Amino acid sequence: MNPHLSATTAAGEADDVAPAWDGDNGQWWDWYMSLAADEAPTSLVDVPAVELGSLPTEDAVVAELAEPYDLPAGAVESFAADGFVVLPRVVSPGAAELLRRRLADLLATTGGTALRAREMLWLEDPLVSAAVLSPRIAGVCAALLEVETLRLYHDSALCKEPGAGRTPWHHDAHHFPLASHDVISTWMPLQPVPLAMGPLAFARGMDTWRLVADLPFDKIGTSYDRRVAEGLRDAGVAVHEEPFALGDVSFHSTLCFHTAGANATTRSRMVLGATYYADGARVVDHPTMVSGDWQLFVPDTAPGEVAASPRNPVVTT
Ligand SMILES: O=C(O)CCC(=O)C(=O)O
Repeated sequence: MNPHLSATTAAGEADDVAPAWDGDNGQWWDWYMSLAADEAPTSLVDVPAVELGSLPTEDAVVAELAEPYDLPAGAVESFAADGFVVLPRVVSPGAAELLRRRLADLLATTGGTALRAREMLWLEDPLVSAAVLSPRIAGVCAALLEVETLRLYHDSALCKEPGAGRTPWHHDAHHFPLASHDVISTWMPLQPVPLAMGPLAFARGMDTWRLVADLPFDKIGTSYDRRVAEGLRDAGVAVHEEPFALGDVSFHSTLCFHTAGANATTRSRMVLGATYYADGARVVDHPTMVSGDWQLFVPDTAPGEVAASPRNPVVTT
């Protein structure tokens, strides 16, 4: 029995994810993180605070985020081949620090056993909104996906506290109830992320998901996470697991398998993520419990309908 599941979501075989999620998204994260193999770390490494001197004003950060980002040569090709790309200096250290402080305030009263998470903060905070709807971030996403018009699925503020364990292996196509492969997620750490803090790590190869596509999901325990890790290792798949410098942002396809290590440092690992999809995508016919409370992100939209609610604005790219 998994303590995070209700009688309804626990019913059936371990790979039966057909029931709808019946808790909130915080409870969903508690459940999901419980599916990671490996214990939480027993000792924590001290990492220094970032010293920046003076911080930019909020207006300066909003102006920065409105500026396009010059994609390095080869980024579009790397993304298409690998399923992810990590780009340098997408935001300035000052912008990252201002956003980190803002998310710390917004998450101050948010609970969670492994990851304290909140979505849809763009609806309540102008700085988060400027980042999530920014032409800088969304412009990179549109260029990498090679699509003209993108909509927002959701943002996610993710705070992995010192001592919290791994994030299980997964690909977002399993999570987001969107009937499209033109879906991309950003992961913007708001402090440097050394290996000990658990950077997002990616299985290289846009088609790598096929190698583990037949593994049965496990909604009760850690077998899916372990089998995916073994499957990738046995197939010789390269895993990109590198530290993030302050300002680095990663972009991954919905098909890209990814994980993150434990946070074995004394500092919180604060991240602002967001997910965008090509305009015209529909909600899948049968959303599952793995999509959490997805109707919060795409309200008033039935399975099979085009996802284009007011909570899914077209983003300026
Ligand atoms: O931050 C994490 O540990 C997981 C985040 C993730 O899986 C994602 O952003 O797609």
